[in-house]
Order: sequence, then C-alpha cells, then structure tokens
Amino acid sequence: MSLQTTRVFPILLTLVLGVAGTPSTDETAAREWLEWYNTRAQDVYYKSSTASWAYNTNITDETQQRQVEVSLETSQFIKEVAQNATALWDWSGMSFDTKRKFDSITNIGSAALQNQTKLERLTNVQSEMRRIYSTAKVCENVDGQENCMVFEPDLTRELATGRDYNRLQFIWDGWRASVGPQLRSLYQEFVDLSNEAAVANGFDNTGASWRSWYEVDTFEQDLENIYEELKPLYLNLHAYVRRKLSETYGNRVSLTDPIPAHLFGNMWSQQWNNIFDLVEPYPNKPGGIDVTPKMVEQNYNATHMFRVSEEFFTSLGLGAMPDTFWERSMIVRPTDGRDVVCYASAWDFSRDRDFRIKQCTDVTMEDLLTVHHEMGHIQYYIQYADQPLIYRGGANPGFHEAVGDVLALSVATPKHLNQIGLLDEVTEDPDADINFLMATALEKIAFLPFGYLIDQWRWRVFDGSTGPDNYNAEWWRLRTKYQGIKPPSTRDETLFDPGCKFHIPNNTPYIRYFVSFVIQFQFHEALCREAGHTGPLHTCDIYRSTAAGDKLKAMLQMGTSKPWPEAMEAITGQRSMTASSLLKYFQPLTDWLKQKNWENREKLGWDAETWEDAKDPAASFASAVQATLPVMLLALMAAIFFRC
Ligand code: X8Z
Ligand code: ZN
Repeated sequence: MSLQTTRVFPILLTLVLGVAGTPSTDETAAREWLEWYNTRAQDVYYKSSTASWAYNTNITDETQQRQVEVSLETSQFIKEVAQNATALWDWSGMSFDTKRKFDSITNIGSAALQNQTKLERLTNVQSEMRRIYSTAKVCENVDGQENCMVFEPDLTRELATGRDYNRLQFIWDGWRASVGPQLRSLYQEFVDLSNEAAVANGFDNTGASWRSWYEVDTFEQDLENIYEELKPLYLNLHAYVRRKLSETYGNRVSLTDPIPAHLFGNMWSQQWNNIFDLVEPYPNKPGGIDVTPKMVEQNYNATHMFRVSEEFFTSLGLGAMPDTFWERSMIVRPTDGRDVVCYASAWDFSRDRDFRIKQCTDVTMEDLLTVHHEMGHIQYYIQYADQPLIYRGGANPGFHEAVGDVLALSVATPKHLNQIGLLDEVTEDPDADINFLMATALEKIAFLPFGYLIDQWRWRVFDGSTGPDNYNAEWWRLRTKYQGIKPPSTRDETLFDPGCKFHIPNNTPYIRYFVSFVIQFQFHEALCREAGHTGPLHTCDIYRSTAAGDKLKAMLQMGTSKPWPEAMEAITGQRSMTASSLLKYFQPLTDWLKQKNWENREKLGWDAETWEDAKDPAASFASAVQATLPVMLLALMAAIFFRC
C-alpha cells in the first residue's frame, strides 16, 4: 500500500507556512489543500469502487479478499486525511462552504476505528454478511432431484404470483432458514464494532451517526409526526386488504388479527402491488394496470427497459447515459453460473463519468419501475458530477432515493403507458381511477410502516436498548405494531429475521426510504405545477416538460453543498418535509376506503391499542353528535366480542 502522496502535500504546506503544530487559519491555503484532497480522493475512491464492483459482479474468495484489502486502504486514506485536516487547519472562522467541507472530511465513519485489528475484523464481517445473503438459496427435493432456488428471480416470482398458502409459507420460511441463522452472531459482532467506530468519531452510537446526516435536531420527532398523519390511511388500506385476503384464504386470515406475513406477494410484506388482482376494487373496470403481459408480448428486454427510462429523463432535458454506462453496467443476471450480488444498485465511480447499474432485471412492470428508481440515482450522479467530491451526494439520503420514483409516478399513469405503447386505451372513469390509486397505494402506502420501522429496530439495537437476546422478538413486535402482520410460523432467537432483508447485512440505513416516500410526492406536486398540470394530482405526467426538468435539475446540481431544506426549497418552495402532497394525491382513494370500511363495519387495526371503528364518512360535524351513541355502543359490543 502506498499512501505517500497522501502525506506529501500537507507536509510541504506545513513547511511553507512555517506553522507546524499550529493549525492555520489561512483560508486561501486551506482551499488549495481541499483541491488537492479532491483530486487524490477521486483516485482512491475509484480504486475502491472498482474492487467492490469486481466482487459484487463475481463473488469469489479472491474478489472478496481483494475488496477487503482495498477497503482497508481506503479507510487508512480517510483516516490520514482527517488527521491532517485537523492538524493543519483551524476552519472555525472560515466561510460556510469551507467549514462544511472540512466538517465532512473529518466525519469519517468506520475508518475512525483506531485499532487496526478491529477495523480489519469489521471489514471482514461486513463482507462475509454480504456474501451469505447474496449466495443463499432455498432448496427442495423434486422427484428425487434437488432443486435450488435463488432469490432473484426464483423466490421473488413465486411469492409474486403464488396463491397457495402452504407453498408461499414454504418459500417464506425457507428464505429465513437459509439466511438468518448464519448471520446472527456476525451481526452481533458487527454492532459492537460499528458502535466503537461511531464513538471514536464522536457519536453516541452508529444510529446517532446515521441520523446526523439529516442535519435537523428534531428529525425523529418530525418523522413521528408525519407517520401519525399517515397512519389513518394505512389502517384503512390494511383493513380493506385484510377482508379481501380473507375472501381468498378463508379463516386463515381473521378480520381482526394481524395478517399472515407471507400473503402479500413480497418477501417482507413491504409492498403489496403483486396482490392487486386479489384486492382490485372494480375488477370489471380498467385502471390497475400491470403492463407486464404487454412488455412480454412486445419482446421487452433489460436494455429496452433502461432505454425507455433514459428517454423519459432526456425528455425533461436531463442527461443521457454516457456510452460507458451501457458498456460496463450489469443489467441481467450473468448466465455463466457465477454468484453475483443481484440486489439492484447504482454506482458512482467518482471519476471519468463512470456510472453503472447492477440489476438482475426481470421483464416485469415492477422491475420497469425499479429501473427508473436506479436511473434516478444515476441522474443525480450526472447532475452533481461537477461539484467537488465532498458535495457529491443527495441533499439528504432520502432525496437520492426519491428522484427515480418521482419520474416513475408519471410513468405509471395510464396516460403515459398509453403514450409509450404499453396500454391500448385510457378510460376516463372514476372507478378506473380508484383501481389505479389502489394499485399505487399497494406500492406506496403499504410501504410506509415498513420504511419507518426498520431503523426503529436498528437504532435501538445500536443504542443497546435491544440486546441480542431480543433481536427477533423485538423485530416481530415492531412488525406487528406498525404493519399489522404476523409470522406464519413460530419464530425464536435462533433465527434472525431482520438479517433476511438485504439492507441489514448490507448495512444500508433504511429511514431514507420512508423520507423518500413522503418527499417524492412533494417533488411530484411541485414538478406538476411547473409542467402546467391541471386536474387531480394522480393524473399528472411530467413527460417532456423541460420546465419541470429545469426545476429538478437545479435541485440535483446542488448535491450536498447546502443543508437539505435549501434543496427542498429550490424544488418545492417549502423548507420542510410534509405529508400533505401524499395525502392530496390519495384523497379520492382515502374517501373510497373510508366508505367501504364503514359499509363493512370494519375494525381498523389489530389489537386493543390500535383498534378503532371505521368512521361514517358521510357524518357531518353536526350529525356526529347524534352518531356518537350508536357508534360507541357498536364499538363496545365489538370490543367485548373480539377480545374474547
Ligand atoms: O432498496 C431499494 C432500491 C435500491 S436503493 C431498489 N428500495 C427499497 C427496498 O426495496 O427495500 C427502493 C424502495 C425501498
Ligand atoms: Zn435506491
């Protein structure tokens, strides 16, 4: 490992300045040093990304070992740079921009771990967890032959399309048996080491360090307030879906209990779009469009899906993908049998406009939307590529997750699908609108409690309030509390169900997705306004609006150079996160769900804590007084009945 150049500049500079031992307040010289850092860091990160890409697209002992080596070199670089910055410069009196850069350079993550043996162990543990998750398979005996299924596409397809209760449970249990127990002790070790690094970096624990990226003291409370605002809509969706599932699965789905977790068409019950056929409000009307059959009929393949997405971006006046993107990306699972990390991700190699996507794309509408999600990350990379490296990031992590989803909100409208030849006709019909909004809610509203709870679990693991003896129990307590689901089989502490979700072994913070699912509707509303859209928000398609594109571009180009409220203001005119755009988008469905649930005298929620009777949406404030008595009696009787 040669890190000579890392040290050369600071040492020379120190001599020139003649102030060795005393940090300098000379801002001009400090900014030159930052320039040097920028060039050097790009090379270091390029090397690190290259080794990581090699591992992710070909998991072998050698690529794993190489990736760990380079990762350690990178940590060493980060540590030395932070030490040099602190020794050389006193930036407390410098400009906002210079301070922001130095603060960022000296906030160094796991590289802060002083003990080299521990840093090596941490790096190895992380690498090993990723390998276990990405190479896991579920095997079964079929006519005397062993048949092993990989996660993508085998298990995802079975869960998306299967409707046999026991078969779905086999897949659900199988995945958790194959991944969780192998990860349990590694994760425990990881938590300790990661916390040690966070403390060395000046934080209470890893969770606190992650939350600091949002730069708002009231972050947790703000999220809680938003969650509470959105909860009634989720409870109404949940109650409606529960009734529909009970029509399919009979008394295995009770109308008052949490719903068995394996029935949602998704391994983690996080998004429910794959069971749209079971819950469609108006089956004889169009609206809840799944264009997968059309895509297959038209011989779509991965490249075509990515080109469709690119064309949407360029229609807004945003950047096309560089040639190297098409040459170097991995957009289908390799057929030569090598193990790869299939989980979709978008890469910024930090130099030479080298951006890539790695995705085992399946020809489905769900994957078409994921393609837009990933291309949103790449577009952000393209737009902030001229910023110094230190500012190349999302205004906050939720912004980065929201970009592609904002476009996908337009792409999924019937009008747009029709325009790109994936839908034969568009019907103007309020029932079709409800079908459409239901399909969207299964993706966006169903996700909210899931997006919220993952890091509730992890923050408590990191702060020590959830210990290893309670990992799984606490996971399921939160899953039931927030999502209203229950496991189909007995769980215990030999299992480790959190580890069966990619972002836990991969150590990707998750609250970003909750943030994204809220702010993407704010962005959508603002861009629709810019595009001159009139009519309900859910019918807006910003395709070909360069005015919307310019607004988006201005925000993307800022990267992390300003605190995120400024980026939010640049695109929406507001400085805070709010649930109001999301609620506005779904208002027609909210009204419809409330009416349906009232007609069915549905219990909203799933235990004494959250139970609440469906409200009569027609009851005005004046009639509410008269309605109170019968409703209370009904509630009392129901509560007595259901608690028995
Ligand atoms: O992980 C992802 C993206 C990659 S950043 C495909 N998402 C979350 C998930 O699937 O768990 C997007 C939505 C939430
Ligand atoms: Zn993403």
